[in-house]
Amino acid sequence: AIVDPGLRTGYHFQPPKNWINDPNAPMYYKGWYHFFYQYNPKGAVWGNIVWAHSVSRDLINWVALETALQPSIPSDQYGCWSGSATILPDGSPVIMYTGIDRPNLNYQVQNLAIPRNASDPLLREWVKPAGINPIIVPEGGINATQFRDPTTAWRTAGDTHWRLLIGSVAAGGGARGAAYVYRSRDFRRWTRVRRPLHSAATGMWECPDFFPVSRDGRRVGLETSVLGPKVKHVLKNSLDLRRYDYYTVGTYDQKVEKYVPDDPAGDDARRQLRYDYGNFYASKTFYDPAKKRRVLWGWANESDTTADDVAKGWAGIQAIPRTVWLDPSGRQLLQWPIEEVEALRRKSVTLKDRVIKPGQHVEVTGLQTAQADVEVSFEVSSLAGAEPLDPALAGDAERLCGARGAAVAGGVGPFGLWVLASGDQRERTAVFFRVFRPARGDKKPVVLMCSDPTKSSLNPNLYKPTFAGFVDTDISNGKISLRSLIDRSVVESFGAGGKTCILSRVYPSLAIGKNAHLYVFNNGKVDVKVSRLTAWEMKKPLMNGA
Ligand code: DQQ
Repeated sequence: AIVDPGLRTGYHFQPPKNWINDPNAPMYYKGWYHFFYQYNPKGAVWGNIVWAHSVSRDLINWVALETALQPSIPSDQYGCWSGSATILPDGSPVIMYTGIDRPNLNYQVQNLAIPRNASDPLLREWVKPAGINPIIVPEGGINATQFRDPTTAWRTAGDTHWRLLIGSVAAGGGARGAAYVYRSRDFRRWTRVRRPLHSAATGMWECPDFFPVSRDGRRVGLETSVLGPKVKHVLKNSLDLRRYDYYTVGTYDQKVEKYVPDDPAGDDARRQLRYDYGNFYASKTFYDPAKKRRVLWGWANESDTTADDVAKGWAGIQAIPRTVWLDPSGRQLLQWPIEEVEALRRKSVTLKDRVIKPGQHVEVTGLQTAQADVEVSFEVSSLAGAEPLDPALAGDAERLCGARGAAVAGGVGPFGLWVLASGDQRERTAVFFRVFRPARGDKKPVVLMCSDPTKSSLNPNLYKPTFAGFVDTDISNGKISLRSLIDRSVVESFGAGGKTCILSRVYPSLAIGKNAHLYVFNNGKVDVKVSRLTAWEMKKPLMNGA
């Protein structure tokens, strides 16, 4: 494999080398953001898992610290797997994480760790208090090999119990993913509520996340323990079988220890809402008291070959942290890159009121775009020519986009960006929209957002799945926006102000460094106006010393 160092990302989180996966225990403490992650200190493939630790003032510039957790006690001697932090009422943090305590069996228990010195804002040293671990073990029919990833705990006003969730499968059958509630008065002795908070026929749930969101449609985030009439709850699960993170919005009834999704079909694979319709897994949010927001971290794996990863010496990045809040409709979340990323913007180029005719493309010139941030507002001149929606594909964005990719001419669209494109456009990753006529009995046109990497590289042996999601937006005024964070081997896109997000990993062979180009294209039958497009070069922040 030929692996070009120009494919290493510049402003996405990663350590200098080796394998990384899940984000763990993100938190804000005494002026610092803390970020831990699953890490293999010995190589660029999964294994030997420890918790690496980095700190930041702004979630963008990162300094690497010593390993926070590594196998050191019987109940984590074969691995320190994922977990979360809770800030206790006295302000000090506690980490709960999964330990593997038997060789090869992946037998899972939950452990607790605390800072050796809570007055150190960097929380450099973590200790596992003697004699208390493991603190939760699988019991009462729980499958010990599918029992992991404790959430941040919550304790609602006036209640004496802490609660947290552990990802698992429902007792009695492997097919139902389940999140079990554990309760404790002292954070030491935990008892399981017999029936799960929620379960669904999806396969095992890894890395559950459960948090309140404000119903008033404002961006403000809520601390995990908030409950009451002004909030909805979000339950996110990472589907072990399908490798994506889906969520539902619903109601949490603490008295009966149940969560009920608002949309009864929300757990159904055909209806699932995802944080990201691309490569984004094992995500986790935290409440940031400094900016009163809820911030989402997610892991993006490589989609080159394992041999390439070994040759590169690294594998895995974290998506740019995203602020998440409830859409005013209450039906879904909105996500937007944290504002701090804008501090990396340098030289920019703007296009205004530029009409792109059917079949045309326009290059955005005057800056390097291998490492860039692009914001664009489109306006289509008419929706009359929108294609009909093939009823056989109507509910399946991914298949729809697979069948009608960027190169298939449409009616209204496909229109959007070619990013990480070679000068001759033989290589290009298309991020675009496509509008379909309203389905029978419906008023709203159907908007599809896709990330099509099928032409992203001349190199063979890459995994190049087309990613797609529907956009729940009203496009009757012809307007829709797109933002793409481009970073050498990642394209992270936000449609319609963060309604639909797609992260995709691509590995160009030509469109590297200054040979990467950016275009706006229109492959439909109606004019598309770029009302405004601004592209910024992005500076490289401090990135763990690399
Ligand atoms: N990764 C961890 C597990 C988790 C999985 C192990 C999700 O705790 O379930 O590295 O990617």
